[in-house]
Amino acid sequence: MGIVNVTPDSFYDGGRYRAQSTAFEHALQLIREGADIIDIGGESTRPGALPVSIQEECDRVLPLLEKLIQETAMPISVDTRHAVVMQEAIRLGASIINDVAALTQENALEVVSKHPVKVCLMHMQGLPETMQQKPHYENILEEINAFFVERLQACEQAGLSRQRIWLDPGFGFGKTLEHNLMLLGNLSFFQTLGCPLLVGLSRKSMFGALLNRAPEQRLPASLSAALIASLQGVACIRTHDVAATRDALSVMKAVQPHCKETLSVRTA
Ligand code: 7PM
Repeated sequence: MGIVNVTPDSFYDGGRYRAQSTAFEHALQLIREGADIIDIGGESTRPGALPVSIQEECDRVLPLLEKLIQETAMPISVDTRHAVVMQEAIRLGASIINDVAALTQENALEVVSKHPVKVCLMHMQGLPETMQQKPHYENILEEINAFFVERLQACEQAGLSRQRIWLDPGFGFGKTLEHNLMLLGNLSFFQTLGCPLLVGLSRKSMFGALLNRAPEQRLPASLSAALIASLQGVACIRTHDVAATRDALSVMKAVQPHCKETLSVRTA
């Protein structure tokens, strides 16, 4: 899954249009690099980010979505927490809703359940504004698992069947470095729920904390983390670097048929 952000920093005349056309070109590039899905987002969920109005989010995401649907055959995912954006995105042809709030916001569950789209439910402790202040868990694996069980129940009650759901433990969303490492080393823990797993690790600040690298220098770390996730059966890797991630996963896939034992991370 290739990431395309439409979050212009500048609001001078034409800033939005430039952000749109740049984002479209970027999406085409990720498709050429071998993406299976393009994920577009218009609201920054960065810790401490300023909120964006729903109108602004729609104005950023929907024209790009429409253009990608018209001009490519790629499945498009929309990264949003808001039911209005979900509704409009689905109407325009989005096939996946990627929700960092796991359909907890008003009407989100109702909108998604009514349409035959897939949805990614991500775990987050707290809210983006404050989530990195003091993340705390007694047992992170059990607590995230319980959260998934609760959301899966809520979805099934709303008529959204499990076959349409992907799960994501939400790296960096209310997690310390230790928490992120515990999750990365134990992703197979969540495989018992029977839903495909998706992870977003690309250039995240956990690698800055671990290696003292700026975002531009986090590609090798991100690739190694993507591989660790894939070896635990994670179905989808959300990344800024599609070509490099494809190569890393291709090496793994080429080796797998030659393995006398299953090529996997040992947990015991
Ligand atoms: C600034 C900081 C901008 C962090 C954007 C981010 C995930 C996601 C994001 C994830 C799923 C990023 C994040 N992360 N959706 N959206 N899983 N499903 O690093 O981990 O891309 S936004």
